[in-house]
Amino acid sequence: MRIMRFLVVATLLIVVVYRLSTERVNITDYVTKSTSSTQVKGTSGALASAAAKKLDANKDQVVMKSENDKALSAPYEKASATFVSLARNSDLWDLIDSIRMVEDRFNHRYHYDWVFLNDDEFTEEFKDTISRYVSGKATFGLIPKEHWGFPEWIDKEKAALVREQMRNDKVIYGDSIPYRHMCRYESGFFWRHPALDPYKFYWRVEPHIKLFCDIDYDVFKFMEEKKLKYGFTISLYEYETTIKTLWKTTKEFIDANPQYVSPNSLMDFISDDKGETYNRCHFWSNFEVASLDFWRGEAYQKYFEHLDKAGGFFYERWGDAPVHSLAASLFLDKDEVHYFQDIGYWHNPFSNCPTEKEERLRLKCTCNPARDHDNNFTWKDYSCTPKFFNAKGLQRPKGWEDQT
Ligand SMILES: Nc1nc2c(ncn2[C@@H]2O[C@H](COP(=O)(O)OP(=O)(O)O)[C@@H](O)[C@H]2O)c(=O)[nH]1
Ligand SMILES: [Mg+2]
Repeated sequence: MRIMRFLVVATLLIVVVYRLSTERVNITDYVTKSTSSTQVKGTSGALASAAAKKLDANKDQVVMKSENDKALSAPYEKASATFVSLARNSDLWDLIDSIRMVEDRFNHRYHYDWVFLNDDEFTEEFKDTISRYVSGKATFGLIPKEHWGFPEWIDKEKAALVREQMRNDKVIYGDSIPYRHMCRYESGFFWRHPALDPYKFYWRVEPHIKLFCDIDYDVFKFMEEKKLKYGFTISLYEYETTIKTLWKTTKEFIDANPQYVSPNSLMDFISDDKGETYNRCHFWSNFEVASLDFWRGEAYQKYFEHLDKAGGFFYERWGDAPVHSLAASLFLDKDEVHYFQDIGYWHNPFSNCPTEKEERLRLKCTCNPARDHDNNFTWKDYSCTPKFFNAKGLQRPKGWEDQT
């Protein structure tokens, strides 16, 4: 009887060990396995920074899961990076949708941290709920009043008249004050929040987005190792009425400060006439994987200050997307800007779905360019990504012609 029991247990053990050792593991240069996860809850403002600084983001140990992982037995050094989401308390469940996608498709293997920012105090319910869904450390930051509001040089009456005009003209978000504060904040301030001080890279995640495909490598390490400063998935044309004087104001800046313009810039992405006019192409900034140090640098800080003084965030409706895009296209080397064609992404109403079928299947994508509701925006008329390929001299992927 004892021998029988021993045989059954031994057989079970052999089966389990065999299953573990043959588990399919994708070992790439950038892959890690599960790591420890600690939550930092309920911090805000200065507290958030103190908490964030205590975090040692780079020293997590790899937990071995199978024989194959022995190749990775050295401690895995994560990049210095975090997700960042600007959100209202009312965005909670739309943000949970996004977090779940990001965790399932990418972050459950890396446990990168996540910073949440708000111009209002996050509620306990928001913080407690969110903390249960992120696998890295969660930090909640309060935006200081001086970063979210009208600067003193803005004529509020003039700004109100513009909003009224835009309401009549039915310009999207044209009559909104908070939307303007948000665009100005994302342009000039989020990267100054102390909760982001410990990090070099960030990935911006908005509520209610989708990720269609597995991401089977460490995107942040990829940025670091390829010396990239800005990554996007979707690019398109901005509404003319929201940025009437943005290019004129930008030209004033680069004419006065030509030293900041890269000799190998992406000027051909943003202008069809060598800088005479702006063609309105911009990277859609609701998705961004980028370098915080780029925004922290002298060129961008001075550029933002110049734009901010000109007042277009309030007298027009300059978005952070064209502002970031103009800066990246002018001040960076074109080799520092990357299109993540392999990141299947949706933000209402556009998608980026990998063009090649083989890749979609390899990454277990749920998007299909042939299907109307998630068709691939990338090669459509209103997308600027074809221009990006031309500006960088990149070869287009197989089958792009069928997705125009
Ligand atoms: N805290 C805060 N976040 C905001 C506010 N307005 C927008 N956001 C956030 O800013 C980002 C962009 O706003 P969203 O409504 O998605 O604009 P859209 O993507 O341009 O349609 C999202 O992450 C929102 O959660 C606001 O008034 N307060
Ligand atoms: Mg959005």
